[in-house]
Amino acid sequence: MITVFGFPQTRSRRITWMLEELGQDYEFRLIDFNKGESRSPEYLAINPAGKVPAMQDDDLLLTESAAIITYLGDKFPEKKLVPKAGSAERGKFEQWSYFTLSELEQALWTMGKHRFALPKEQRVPAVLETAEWEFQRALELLEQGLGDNQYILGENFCAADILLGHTLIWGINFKQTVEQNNLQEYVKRLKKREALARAIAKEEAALAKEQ
Ligand SMILES: N[C@@H](CCC(=O)N[C@@H](CS)C(=O)NCC(=O)O)C(=O)O
Repeated sequence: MITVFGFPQTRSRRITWMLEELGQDYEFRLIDFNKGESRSPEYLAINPAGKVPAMQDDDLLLTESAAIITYLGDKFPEKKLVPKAGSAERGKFEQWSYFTLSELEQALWTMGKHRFALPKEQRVPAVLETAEWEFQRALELLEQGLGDNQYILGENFCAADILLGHTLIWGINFKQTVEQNNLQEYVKRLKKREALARAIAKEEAALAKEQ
């Protein structure tokens, strides 16, 4: 059975969402940030970075959310959430996955680090304005890339939509404006996915059980 190490409202949502889309059974192992469990020796043995997500599948232990969802998509190819290696679609899938991490998420994470995540003495409030500008620039590129498509690769939902959707919802929660009409509709479409609702419910149930 696949085990996901995570915490609600973090990047582990990308993995639970993916597994729900795949219809796979999995265990959600709560790493309770409120109790400092991400820094426990037990968890550091799983992910030395002390971050979530991590995923265990038999002997394979993986970290990095994008790598995990790509692995899962390749493992269950019949679900067609990650295009076949070597195909043109796979090239586009990788392009938008890397774009999400290095352009869209990077700007948000800079905001997060300099607002609350870094130790106070390491925070540089002056970078916030630049990070917000970078996020808006990435949205403009995404607006062009999505165009009139329903999903980032066209008419069919894929795992890159999970990465993008999760990151856009994160941006909105960070009070960033998403004024592009096609992106607003895209987010609404993604938020309606039942697999996402099931992932949230599973994570929240794990947290409620702990308290
Ligand atoms: N690049 C990693 C980032 C993982 C990451 O930074 N996770 C955050 C939660 S969203 C975390 O665990 N932060 C705890 C910490 O930095 O101590 C991925 O995409 O999996």
